[in-house]
Amino acid sequence: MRNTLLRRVAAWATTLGLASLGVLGAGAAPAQAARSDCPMGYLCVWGAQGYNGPMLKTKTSMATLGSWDNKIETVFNRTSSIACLYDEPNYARTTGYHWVDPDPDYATHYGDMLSTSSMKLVRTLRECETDAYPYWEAATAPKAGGFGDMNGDRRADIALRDEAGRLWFLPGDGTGRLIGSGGWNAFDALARHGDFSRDGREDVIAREKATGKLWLYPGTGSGGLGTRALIGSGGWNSMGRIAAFGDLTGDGRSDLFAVEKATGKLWLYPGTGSGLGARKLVGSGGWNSMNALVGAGDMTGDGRPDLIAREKATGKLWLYPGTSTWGLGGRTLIGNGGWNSMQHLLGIGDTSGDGRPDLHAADGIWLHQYQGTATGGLRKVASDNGDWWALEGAAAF
Ligand SMILES: [Ca+2]
Ligand SMILES: [Ca+2]
Ligand SMILES: [Ca+2]
Ligand SMILES: [Ca+2]
Repeated sequence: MRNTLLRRVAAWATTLGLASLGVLGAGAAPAQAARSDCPMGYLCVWGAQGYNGPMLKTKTSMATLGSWDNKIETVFNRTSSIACLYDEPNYARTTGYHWVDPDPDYATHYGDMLSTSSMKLVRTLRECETDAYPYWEAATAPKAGGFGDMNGDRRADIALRDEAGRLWFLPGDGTGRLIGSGGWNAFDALARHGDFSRDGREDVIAREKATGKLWLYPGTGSGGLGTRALIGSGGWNSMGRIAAFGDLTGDGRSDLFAVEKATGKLWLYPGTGSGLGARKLVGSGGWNSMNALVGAGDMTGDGRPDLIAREKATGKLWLYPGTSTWGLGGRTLIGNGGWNSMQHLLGIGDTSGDGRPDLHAADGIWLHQYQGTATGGLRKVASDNGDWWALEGAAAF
């Protein structure tokens, strides 16, 4: 773990160092003259003579540059990827790198000759340095929690939609696996909390931004997702936050919470095995004041799932205990404030291995673990996972 920490922190320091070099906003050279020489979809580079000299174009990464080694001054990135330009061959970062975002109209000209020796095309900035997905490790829980575990190994998993719209499965051993090759940016709400389709495997629920449709992606039980089914034919755009919650109704099927934008009402949509049943009002108003809802599992230890909500105005974290009447009881303060600095809140079950569900929160660099206590509260644990940087636009759930 210590080695991992040092490596991750080193990677972070490199990122910050680059940002301060001021190379990002390099002036755009007039590209019109040679624009036709660089086709769309290509990364084109020139040497000291700019557009008048020879041009190298490529659609793929180049581990070495041959006669172009240390010759590049102007970069025209007409691909849809980010171009990482390394000072060393084989994408080594010993002495640093630059990156150039895709731009179909303008090239980036560097006044001083770059010492580029390799170029890589990637979909997200993180991949100039590391994996598209962040490091994630979880302990094995003593018993199955019924949620947070897509591959059924009692280790909490994370699903991550990256900025490029790909979906990753992080099984909790530090690795990641692509489970959706693209298009997941079409969804503006993603949730999972246990088994909705009632085959014993954890599923994903996704709201389609353009149509307001709600889709169920059945889990395959090994971390992947099967053919989706429509469980909401439209109108779900009238809802703000949605949260897959676990089984509040006690019929063995997971249920869903949704906040109605226009009224601030909180609705419970009971899972039926093939979709969602008639909704029940759980909160009569005011729920628009919450900017995060997390189905965190049974934090209070009474066998019923509970809801964690973050209050936008105060940054406080509240716990709403599930009740036997399909409702929520009186709330308890479990986070004094400061929680608005968290970009991702994850309730994926017991990650510490003590049998109680925990909460994770990522602040843009660090992923913090807050262990669930016997009384339903949270206890912050020393964090050593600094790999949650440059995930803007990503959704972890
Ligand atoms: Ca797992
Ligand atoms: Ca239920
Ligand atoms: Ca409870
Ligand atoms: Ca725990």
